[in-house]
Amino acid sequence: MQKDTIIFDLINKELERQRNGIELIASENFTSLQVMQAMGTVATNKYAEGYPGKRYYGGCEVVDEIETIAIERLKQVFKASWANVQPHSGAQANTAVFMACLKPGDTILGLDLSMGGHLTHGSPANFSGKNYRAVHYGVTAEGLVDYEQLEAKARAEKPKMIICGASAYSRDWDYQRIRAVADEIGALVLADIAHPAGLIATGLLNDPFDHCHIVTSTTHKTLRGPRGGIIMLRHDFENPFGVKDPKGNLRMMSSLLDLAVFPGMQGGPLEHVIAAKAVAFAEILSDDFKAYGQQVIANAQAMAKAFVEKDYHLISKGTDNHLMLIDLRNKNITGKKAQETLDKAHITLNKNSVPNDDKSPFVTSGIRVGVPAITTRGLKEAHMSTVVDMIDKVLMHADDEAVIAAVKTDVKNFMQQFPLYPELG
Ligand code: DSN
Repeated sequence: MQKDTIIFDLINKELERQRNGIELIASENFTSLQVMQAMGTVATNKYAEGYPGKRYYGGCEVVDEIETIAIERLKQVFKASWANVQPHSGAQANTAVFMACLKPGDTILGLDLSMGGHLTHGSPANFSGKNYRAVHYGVTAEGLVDYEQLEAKARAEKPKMIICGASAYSRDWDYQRIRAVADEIGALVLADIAHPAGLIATGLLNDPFDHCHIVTSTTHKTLRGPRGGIIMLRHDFENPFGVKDPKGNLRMMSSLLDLAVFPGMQGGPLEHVIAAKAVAFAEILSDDFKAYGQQVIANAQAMAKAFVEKDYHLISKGTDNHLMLIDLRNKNITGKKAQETLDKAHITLNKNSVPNDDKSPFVTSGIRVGVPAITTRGLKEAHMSTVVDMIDKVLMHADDEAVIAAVKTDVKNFMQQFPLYPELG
């Protein structure tokens, strides 16, 4: 068969785009070459509905080994006692948790999407807000999670599940405090660590596992693996709300979660992605990855300082993790316009609502800026002010195409110091 030059030319074009740009989308990263290579393999050909040793088709003995290694490595990364590596995404990991723990209509309490939360934490546009009764907590005027409001809502609304975790929150979480109120009202705590997982894995942020009943994550953000989801438990337990398996039997939570992923929600697992997850988990266990996590935090703090020096208003005035949320209202530019203009200069980030935003989520007053991807490229603290200078120049000359074109050239020249996948030619 002829090579599909249309698609492979576009893939090469995407490689060039990634090489020539400054990638600041907080949820993106660059996997290692061997993580990508594991995905592009014959493991994609295999149907393996079920779990290692309990599959519905024959010929699963090799993918059983791959998936078992992925599970064992992941358990080692987070000192978990149980893990499921099959969710195709973080959203599906969260869906499975809801299915295993709750009945439709049950109340959940999560961080409001407009305050930095995630769609799957009870947004009315998402299954989590449609199938469950979602109530929300927010952040204080200083931009910190409003734990008093969370506690008051928990006591008043009696949710069966409290969700901690966010998409656009630059501070660490007090998991112990959330667990305390959850125990008071008999709720479960789900920590969705999709964003900071790599920093938790390396011990650089608070560990949610001893305080949260269930932990979900994506694998492609700070964990720097392939696109996908995972679910983990450090301590197994019985579902307190009497949710049973399809045959009406009570089971441990690990077993209910396995059933919720398959056959509850997904069909055949993506064994090629699971192979890549296994490769990534081994990388996370290395000393190099710990150094990477430390560099992510150092870069984020250096970048935050450079923005503040140019009078950018950071929500919560700084960052503990890999990202920052910036309110642009004093700069007279919307998040939408900032994103679109920076895109033209090949600086990629996303518009983002800021707490109490007066603009719609399609326009927004803010931007979210993250450093996981540029840290993987090799940028260090000293480079952060250069990046911020380029962003500032574009935003302050957002209608001047000549300035934007000049910055685009600067970006390309600057990023040539940090080769991306040189092995790919
Ligand atoms: N798109 C991801 C994020 O940026 O947080 C998750 O939905």
